[in-house]
Amino acid sequence: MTDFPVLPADFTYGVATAAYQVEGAVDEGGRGRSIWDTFCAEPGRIRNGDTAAVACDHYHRHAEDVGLMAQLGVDVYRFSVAWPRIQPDGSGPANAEGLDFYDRLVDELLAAGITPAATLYHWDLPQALQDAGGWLSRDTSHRLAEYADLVARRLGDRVGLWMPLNEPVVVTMFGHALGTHAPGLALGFDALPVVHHLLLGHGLAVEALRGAGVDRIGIASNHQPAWAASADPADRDAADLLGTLTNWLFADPVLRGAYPEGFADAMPGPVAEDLAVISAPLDWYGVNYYQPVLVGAPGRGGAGSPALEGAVAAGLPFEPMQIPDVPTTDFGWAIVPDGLREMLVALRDRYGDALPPLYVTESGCSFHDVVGADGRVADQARIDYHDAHLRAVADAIAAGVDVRGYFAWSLLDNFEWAEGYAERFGLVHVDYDTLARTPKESFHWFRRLLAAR
Ligand code: PSG
Repeated sequence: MTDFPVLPADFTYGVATAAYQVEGAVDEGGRGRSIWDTFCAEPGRIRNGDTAAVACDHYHRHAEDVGLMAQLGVDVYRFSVAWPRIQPDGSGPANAEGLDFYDRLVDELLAAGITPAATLYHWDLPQALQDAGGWLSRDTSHRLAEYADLVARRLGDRVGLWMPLNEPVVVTMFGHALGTHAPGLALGFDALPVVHHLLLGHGLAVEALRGAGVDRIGIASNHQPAWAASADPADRDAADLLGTLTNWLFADPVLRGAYPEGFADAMPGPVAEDLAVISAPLDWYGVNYYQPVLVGAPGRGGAGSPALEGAVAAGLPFEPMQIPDVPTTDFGWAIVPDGLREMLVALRDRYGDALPPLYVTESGCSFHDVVGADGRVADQARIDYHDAHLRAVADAIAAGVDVRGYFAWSLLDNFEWAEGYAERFGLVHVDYDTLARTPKESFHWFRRLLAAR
C-alpha cells in the first residue's frame, strides 16, 4: 500500500500540454504559419534539427489521448489553442476548421468527465503578426484580445478555466532577450517593451473574455526563487535583480497594478492607464514551477545553469549557476521540491489578500525514458518528483496558502522547444517513429493516487 501525498478532498488534479508541442499537422485545417514554424526552419535553432511538423500527432490522435486521460482519472486537462489555427494571419474572422477542432476536443473531454482548461497563448504567434512587429508592437496586445473573443464565443459555455498567457517571462527572456526561443531576438534589456505588451495583451484579453461572458480567468506564470550564490552584496544584488525580472516584473503589474521600482519608465505607451487594464481582478493565479535559480554577479564563474545559459553573453548583469549538492533531472534542472513551497509562500506573503486562489499550472521533469523489453517505462525518478512536489504543495497549504490544484507537465512526451524531442516530460512515453503511446510507471502511480481519493 503506497502512501500518497495528502491534499484537500476538493483539490484539483490535471495534466497539461501546449498546442505546438503536441499537435503536429502544421499544414492542416487551414492553419497559418507561426513564429515557431519559422524558427524551426532556421538551421541550428533546434537540437538535432527537430521540427514540430508531426510532434505527437495529437491533432489526429486527440481521441486516443482523451482516452488516456480518462484512464488516468484526472479532473482537468490544460491544453492550449493554436492562434494560427483560429486566425491564420493573426487577425480578422475565425477559421471555422480551427474552432471546430477545439470544439470537438472540448466535447470529448466533457464526455469523459474531464474539465477543459484553455491557454490562449502558449507561444505560437502567427507569423504575420511577427512580421508586423510581434510583441514589440502594441497592436499585438489588441490582436490577442480579438482572438480571445473569438475563442470565448465558441468555447465559453464549456471551458472551465481560462488563461490568456503562458509564461510571459519565458517569452520575454528566451524569445526576446537571449534569443534561444522564437522569434530568436537577443535584445538584452531592450526586450522590456515585450513585457508590457504581453501584460497589456493579458489585460485586454481578460476584458474580452469577461465581455464574452466567461469567468474563472487566470494566468500561468513561471516562478522560481532566485537564491544568491553567497552573502556578498554583489551576489545578493544579482539575485535580487533576477528574482525581480523573473517573478515580480510579471506578477506585480497583474496583482498590484504597478511595476517594481524603476521599471515603469522603460515601458512604452500610457503605462498608468495600461496598468489599470493589466490589474483587472483574476479568479485564480497559476504558478508554473520547475526549479529555483542560484545567482551570482557576472564573472563569479560557477558552472552555468542550463536554464539561463547565455545570460552573461547577452549582457545581463547576473550569472545563473548550478545549485551544488542537489539531484538534477536528465535535462540538468535542479530538483528542489521545497522551492515550490517557498515560492507559493512568497507569493502569499508579497500579495496577501490581493492574491487569488493559486493553482500549480505546471510542474514536471525530463528524464530520458525508454520502453523496456517488458514494455514498461520505469521512471521512478518522475514518481518521486511528483510525489515530493505534491507534498511541497501540502506544506504550503499547511502554511496557510490557498492552493487549489496541481497540473503535471506533461501528459505526453512532446516537442520541448529548442531541445526538440531530446527531453521527455510526459507521464506517457511517445515513440516518435510509430507515435505509439506507452503509459509510464509514473502514469500508473498518478492513476492510483487519483483512484485512492
Ligand atoms: C520553464 C521553466 C524553466 C525554463 C523554461 C520553462 N526554468 O526553470 O528554467 S518553459 C515551460 C513551458 C512548457 C515547457 C516546460 C518545460 O510552459 O511549454 O515544455 O516548461 O520546459
